[in-house]
Amino acid sequence: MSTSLTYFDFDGSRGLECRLALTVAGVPFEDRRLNRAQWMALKPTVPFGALPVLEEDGRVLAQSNAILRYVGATHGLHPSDPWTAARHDALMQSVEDLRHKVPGTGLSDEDKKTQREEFAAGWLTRWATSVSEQIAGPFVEGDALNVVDLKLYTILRAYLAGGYDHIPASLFDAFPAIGALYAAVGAHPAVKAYFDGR
Ligand SMILES: N[C@@H](CCC(=O)N[C@@H](CS)C(=O)NCC(=O)O)C(=O)O
Repeated sequence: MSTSLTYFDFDGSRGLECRLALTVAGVPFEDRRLNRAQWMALKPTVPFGALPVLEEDGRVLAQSNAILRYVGATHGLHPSDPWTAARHDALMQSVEDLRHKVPGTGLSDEDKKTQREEFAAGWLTRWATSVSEQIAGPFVEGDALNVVDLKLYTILRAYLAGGYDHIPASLFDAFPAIGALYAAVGAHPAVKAYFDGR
């Protein structure tokens, strides 16, 4: 079987979570990393005109959560029980909500600071509370790592690395379940090997 994952040439966001899912699943894949010119040429040809895109033996799948569910369901990294799977889907969708809701685009520095501080104290704190309540520990489903944990890890990695100005990583100190999930995913042998090899 031939598999490729196409995304931009950086280790973050929707591309990283899909690469990690394939890596943890043990699927050999071509890691296609595009520059801007390559993307502009490819964009009209991919579903929804956005990345990541998974290709498997000539068929194409877009949308990060669909890719994660597909890889997870095929390789034992997404629950087979429909209710439990739907709970994981809800958590993965909440990560997409977070990506869309964080203020930033087109704002002056001053407005960005004000709006991000409000966002951190309000929406983001509510999100972290809700996510924490759904983590059995250390992973969402207890001792079993699933694609949902990789999605949560990837967004947390961006926040904990200080990737969002005016939103301090210390915000997550109040959520030990989130810290424990982040540490457990980072310590997973396949995840660790992935980053050690980069
Ligand atoms: N809902 C989509 C969003 C995809 C998306 O917005 N991808 C961004 C990168 S993370 C992208 O392709 N941006 C470039 C563009 O839209 O031209 C998903 O979850 O995959």
